Amino acid sequence: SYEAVETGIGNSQYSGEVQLSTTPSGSGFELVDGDRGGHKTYDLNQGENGTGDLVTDDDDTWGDGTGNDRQTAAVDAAYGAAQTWDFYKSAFGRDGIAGDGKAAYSRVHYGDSYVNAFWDDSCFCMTYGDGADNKSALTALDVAGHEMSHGLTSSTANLDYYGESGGLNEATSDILGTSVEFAANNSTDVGDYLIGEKIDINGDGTPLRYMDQPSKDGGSADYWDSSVGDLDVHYSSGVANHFFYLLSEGSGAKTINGVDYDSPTADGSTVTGIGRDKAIQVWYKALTEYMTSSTDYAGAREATEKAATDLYGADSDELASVDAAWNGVNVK
Ligand code: ASN
Ligand code: ZN
Ligand code: CA
Repeated sequence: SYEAVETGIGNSQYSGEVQLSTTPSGSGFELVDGDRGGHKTYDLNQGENGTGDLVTDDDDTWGDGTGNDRQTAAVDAAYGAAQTWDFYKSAFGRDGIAGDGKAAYSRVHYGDSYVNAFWDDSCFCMTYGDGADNKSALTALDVAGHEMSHGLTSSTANLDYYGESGGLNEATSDILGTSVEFAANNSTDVGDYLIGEKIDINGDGTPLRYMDQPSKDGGSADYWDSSVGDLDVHYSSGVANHFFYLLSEGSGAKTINGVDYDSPTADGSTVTGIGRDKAIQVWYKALTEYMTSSTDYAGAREATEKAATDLYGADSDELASVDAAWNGVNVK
């Protein structure tokens, strides 16, 4: 148990000044979140094994908001884990990744110039590299929400990480990471339907992925076809990311929080959005109650139809939009 939870101040790299729940220890503080299962954040010191060092601080003010400071990546990682935990609770009434109140842990400063982040079931932990220059950690809020949500998928539908189920696994992480970003309502990291827009992974300011029109990344599928399962899972995810955008916002052009989107359908049909809050309820219920490890795109359509029927009824506009959005991405 964590008797004393302190509120520290974090200067994050991607989300501005944030509050962190920390734990007093001796004369200082540990980056251990007693409000959320005791989630710990570790510094791997460029190593690739074990946990490295628990991140600690003297005055409970953490990081300087730049990649030059070692604590800053830990601030973003801890903030991302906390926001994701809180989103699972507020949106789904879920206590942590596995629903049992148990915290994962986070590791930052993995490897040298490592340009990725990942979830690992075997440690029940997520890990972040520092980016190509060792100063652009892969710890932005949507990335943290993405990685942590691989844990949620593993503990629920457990979608196999290849073929169409792998695309659905990846998309689930993008969908939840995006939902976390919107829900956090952070003034310097506002919600969008872009993935990794803060980490400049392409070096030209473009995001890693686009949910309104996934092919804008140069590799992702906008629509289902019979070979989509042959793509890398980070590209076959496009079909479900596009479905989620269409279900939330509808087809066509739209500007949200200052970002312009244009979401075409496969056949030129019109989709009426039901809003993000309802769309994520449909996806979560489908994931946790109806999808299994081998669910493919046709199965995902059925799963979301069942979920929308449970939530909103067989005659609902919401179910009609679920069908229209799948039609829009050519999942018939
Ligand atoms: N960041 C990637 C992901 O979460 C890592 C990977 O490809 N395993 O999908
Ligand atoms: Zn992923
Ligand atoms: Ca984003």
